[in-house]
Amino acid sequence: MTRSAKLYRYKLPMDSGVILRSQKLSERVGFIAEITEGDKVGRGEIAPLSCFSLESTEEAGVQAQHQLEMWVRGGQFDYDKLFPSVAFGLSMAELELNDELPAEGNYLAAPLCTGDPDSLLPKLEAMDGKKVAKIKVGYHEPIRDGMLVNLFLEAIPELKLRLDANRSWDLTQAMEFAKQITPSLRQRISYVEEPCKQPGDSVSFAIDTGIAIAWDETIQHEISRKDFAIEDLLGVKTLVIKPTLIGSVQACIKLIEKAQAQSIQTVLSSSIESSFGLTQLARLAKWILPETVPGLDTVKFFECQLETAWPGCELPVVPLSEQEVMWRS
Ligand code: OSB
Ligand code: MG
Repeated sequence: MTRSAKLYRYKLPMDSGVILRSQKLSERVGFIAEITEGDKVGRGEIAPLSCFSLESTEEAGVQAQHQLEMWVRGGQFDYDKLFPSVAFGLSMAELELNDELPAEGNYLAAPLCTGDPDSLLPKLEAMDGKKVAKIKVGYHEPIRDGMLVNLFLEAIPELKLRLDANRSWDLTQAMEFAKQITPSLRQRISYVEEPCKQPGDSVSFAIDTGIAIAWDETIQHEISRKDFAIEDLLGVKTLVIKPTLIGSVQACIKLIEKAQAQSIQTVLSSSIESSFGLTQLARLAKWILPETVPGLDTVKFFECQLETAWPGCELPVVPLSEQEVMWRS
């Protein structure tokens, strides 16, 4: 069957307040790869995240184009040799082409609270089913963060919280935070992602406080090592998996299976993909982790959506056809 392909380069304006590792992200640039075989089409998003991905957007674009040229000539993608973002996007496109990505998605992402927590209360009260929210901590004094978290847990008895400190604290600060949380409420903190600068301190924090922790940055760091072993990630309850930073869908599934074999939970999370990539992640989450609330509440960081709307999101949707076609076969 004849093959053809297209590589779109999208540019989307971001909400003015989006800050990543103290850098402002005013625009998101990424690619959508589209592969066609006979009458079947598959698409996937390739969007390295600056300050997080090791590859640059330009590097990913060049590699994606080479891979698509090779694929059109009848070749196969070799995901293990590609940048994580490219492997992820191309593997998504291939899954879609082969009708292997189920249509149904899990769009009940855990609401992410980065700013004023007052706005979170009505949202949480409106949620039915699992009440899970994620709060970024570490921007303010650890004591203030701790008091706030304690207040939330007291106010909403069925609430479970995921916290993310993005390695902001040293062990002393992390302990100051924990001291504010009533011991009987601590089990309703599902986990704190990366409390400490040093992973070893995060493990000490978990042992000393009884508050569970999760790895995010630590997996992204460890997985790039050739001798990576899941055993290096022990001491945590949960792994946060950001496919754009991990690699192909198959690599993500393998990591999830390895984690589960060690009784470690996994949560699928976004790397601020456009609504196009984000809805595919919601479909992937429903398919491979049906019981877990994914961490995908990030479409609100954009000023507009791309091609596919996130259910319930009222931001305008720009069609892919209005984005630049960087290359086509
Ligand atoms: O700190 O986990 C992070 C998104 C992009 C880059 C870093 C992070 C995130 C998220 C995604 O927080 C949302 C989530 O995990 O709930
Ligand atoms: Mg995180």
